[in-house]
Amino acid sequence: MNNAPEINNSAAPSSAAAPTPAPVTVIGLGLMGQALAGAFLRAGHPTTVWNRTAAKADRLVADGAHLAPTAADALTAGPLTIICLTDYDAVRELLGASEDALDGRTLVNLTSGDSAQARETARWAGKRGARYLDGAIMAVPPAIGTADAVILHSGPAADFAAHEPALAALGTVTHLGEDHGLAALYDVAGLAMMWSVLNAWLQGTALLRTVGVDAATYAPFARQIAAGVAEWLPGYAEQIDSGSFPAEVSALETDARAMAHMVEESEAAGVNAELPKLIQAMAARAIAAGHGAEQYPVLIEEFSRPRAD
Ligand code: FVH
Repeated sequence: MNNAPEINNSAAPSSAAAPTPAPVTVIGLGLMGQALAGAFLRAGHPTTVWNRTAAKADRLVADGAHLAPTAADALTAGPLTIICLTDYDAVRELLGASEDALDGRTLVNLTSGDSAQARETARWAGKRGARYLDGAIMAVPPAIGTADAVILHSGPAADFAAHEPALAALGTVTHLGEDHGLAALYDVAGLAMMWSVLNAWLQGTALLRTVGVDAATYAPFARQIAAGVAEWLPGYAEQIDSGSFPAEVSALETDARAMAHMVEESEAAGVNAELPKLIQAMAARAIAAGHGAEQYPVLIEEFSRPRAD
C-alpha cells in the first residue's frame, strides 16, 4: 500500500484568477513566527499578530499587520490561527488562558513537539470547540514563503483542505493523514536522518583530520557518498516493506567486517569510537540472530525494538 503523502508545491503564484486572500492570525513572533507572518503579509493575507513581547511585532505592523491587544483578541480576529511558540507547555499555557475564544476556530500548531503532545493538544482543543491541525516546519525562517519550506500537517483532511490556500503562502504544504501525531513523527524521523548523516560525516572528518586532511577537502567526497546512499533508499524500502532481504549487493556479514575496520581505525587514530561500536554491536546482534547472509536493511529488526540488555 502506498501511503505517500500528497505534496502540494503551491508556493508559486498562479496565473488563474486568485481568490481574495483569507484573513489569518499568527500567535508567537519568535524568529519563526515573524517569518510566517511576513509570508502571509507578502501573499496579501490580512494578518493579525500577537506576541507575549509586543515589540517583536513592530516590523510586521510597519509592513501592514494588525497587532491584537490580547491573545484572545488574536484568536477571534479570524477563522484561522497559526501558533508557533517555544514548546507545547507554552501553547497550553497560552490557549488555557484564552479558552473562551477557541470555539469555532481552526488552530494550526506549528510548534515543535512529540506525537503524544500533538494528540493530547488536539483532544484538548476539540473539547473546547476548536478544529485542530498539528504541523511541523522542516525549514529555517529565511525559507518560509518559498517552495523550499516544507511544512507538514496532520489532523482532519477536511480542515486542511479548507485552509490549504492560505497555508500554501508559507511554502510547500503537505497533509500526512488524520492522526494528529503524524507531523511530529515525520519531524523526528527527519531529524534522525539529518543527524545521522551529519554524525557520519563528523566521524569521517575526525579520522581524516588526524592525517592532516581538512574538513573542506573531505566534504565534497562525503557529499557524493551521501547522495549515492540516498539513491539506495527506495529499493531498500521495498525490502523492508516486503520483509525479504536478499543480499543483492552486499551481505551484512561483509559489512560487519568493514565496521570492524572503522572501529579499529578510530581507536588507532585516537578518535571517538562510540558510534562505530554502536553500529557494529547492532550488526553483531543481527548476525547472531541468523541474518548475516542478508542485506543491510535487515537491521530494521534491531531498530524496531528496544535493546534487550
Ligand atoms: N527557528 C527555526 O529554524 C526552527 C525550524 C523548525 C521549527 N522550529 C520550531 O518553531 C518554534 C518556534 O521557534 P522560534 O525559532 O520562533 O523560537 P523563538 O525565536 O525562541 O520564539 C519563541 C516564541 O515563543 C514565545 N513564547 C515562549 N513561551 C511563551 C509563553 N509561555 N507564552 C507566550 N509565548 C511564549 C516567545 O515569546 P516572547 O519570548 O517573544 O515573548 C516567542 O514568540 C519552536 O517550537 C521551534 O522548535 C523553528
